[in-house]
Amino acid sequence: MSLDEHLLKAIDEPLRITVAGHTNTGKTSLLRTLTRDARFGEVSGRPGTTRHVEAARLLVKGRVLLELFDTPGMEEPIDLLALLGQQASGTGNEDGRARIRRFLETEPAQTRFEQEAKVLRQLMKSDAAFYVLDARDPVLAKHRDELEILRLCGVPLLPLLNFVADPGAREDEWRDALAGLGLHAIVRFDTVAPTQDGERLLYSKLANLLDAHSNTLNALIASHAEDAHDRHQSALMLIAELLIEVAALQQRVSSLDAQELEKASVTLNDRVRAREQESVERLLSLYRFYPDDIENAALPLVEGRWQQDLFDPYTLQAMGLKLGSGAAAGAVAGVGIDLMVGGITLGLATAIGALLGGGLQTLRHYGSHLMGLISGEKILRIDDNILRALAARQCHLLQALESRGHAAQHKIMAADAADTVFAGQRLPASLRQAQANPDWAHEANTKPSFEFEDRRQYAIDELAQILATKTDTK
Ligand SMILES: Nc1nc2c(ncn2[C@@H]2O[C@H](COP(=O)(O)OP(=O)(O)OP(=O)(O)O)[C@@H](O)[C@H]2O)c(=O)[nH]1
Ligand SMILES: [Mg+2]
Repeated sequence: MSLDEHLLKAIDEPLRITVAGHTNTGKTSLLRTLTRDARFGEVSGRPGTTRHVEAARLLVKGRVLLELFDTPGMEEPIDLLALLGQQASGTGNEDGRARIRRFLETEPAQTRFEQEAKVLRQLMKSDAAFYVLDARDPVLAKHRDELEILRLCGVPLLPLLNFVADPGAREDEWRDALAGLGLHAIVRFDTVAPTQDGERLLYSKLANLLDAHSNTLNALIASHAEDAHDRHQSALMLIAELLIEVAALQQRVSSLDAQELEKASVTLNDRVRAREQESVERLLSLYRFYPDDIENAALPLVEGRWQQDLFDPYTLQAMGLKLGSGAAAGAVAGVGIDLMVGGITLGLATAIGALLGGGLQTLRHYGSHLMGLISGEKILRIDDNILRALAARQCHLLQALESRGHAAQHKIMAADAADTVFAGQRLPASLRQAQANPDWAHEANTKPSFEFEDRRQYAIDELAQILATKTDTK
């Protein structure tokens, strides 16, 4: 569904949703995930973390469409329901909302049941509520009482089963209990690892309950889908640009003397590490994660950096990759040598092919490259398997970011062999072209003719399309 301007115009007021539930069920975590804000509120394993109602707004094209209210967890529903029973008027024809309003005026609402009163006050002003529950909990009297109290407010409730990914989840038990209370529309939503279409399902179930607000919810669904698609495309372009630039990196050496090779490879490796890191940071910020929000190495990164060095042979081994053979593997990790003493490697043969294929303009442009060959200069470039490993790590990070809620605090495993991108295949043509085009290593430093710039961009676009098939999460 595309986001239609008419749809937006037809919406007057933001939809107000209270997020309620027993303490520690993941209410604040849900808010973090829905707002994509890992800094919203405070999340912790102790009960009673949220002490006040806190609002978050979801905007679409600059307009607030949804207001979500995080509330403190309910702690004493059994006693509160008993009190509400005692407070019931003698006539028996007072409706639920009137009973709640009356309770909110009484002294216990300021003292013993202060936390519960905050939830009820907010719920009375809302269009609907998500009732977040921990599906690992057995269904107890306290939950039934909690639901009964919330229902007195006369606002539609959508139960949300959290922690469903846990093997101890008692989903069927909860579905039966909720059905017994007349609650048939239920959503499974793991706040830490929501499924790709988790939000769409959540909002569309809510639209079924709130017919009058279906425009708002449809606009939210459409805008989420558009955002997710745009973010994914931008991420693929970032990764493709990184790979093209790294493939194009070259370092000249005048001899294959071990010391000189070592020095040149250190320079080259450092450039790749810095460029990889830059890409990691861009991806994190595109997905609105921040390096210092990620506690305990929550991604395969420590403080936003990879734990394993790209050039460590064990990193590659773990991904089922090996470094190039011969001198390159021994002397300089991660660097391919285009011109070996007495011969030309396949890498260079391809490069020369590409140069000659490029015509006069290319020859003029790469004159110095060819001169290097003639004068006996050697050109170091990044090994094909480093490019494969780099592609795998970035694609893995992208998948991890896309399947991660902003409430997640656990660690995601680093890419394994099965995830390796381009393993056992030739590198895509765009990367092989980049290896023959040292100017593609930079976007701004050089002043290429438009023709060169277009070819670089074309290669990036082409590579992004190939990466799209490798990162398809559907
Ligand atoms: N594995 C897993 N952990 C979750 C999930 N949702 C929340 N948590 C964890 O559960 C704990 C409680 O989460 P909060 O979001 O603080 O819960 P809350 O309902 O806001 O708690 P109060 O504010 O105390 O009522 C935290 O340690 C979260 O990391 C989930 O879907 N899966
Ligand atoms: Mg909370």
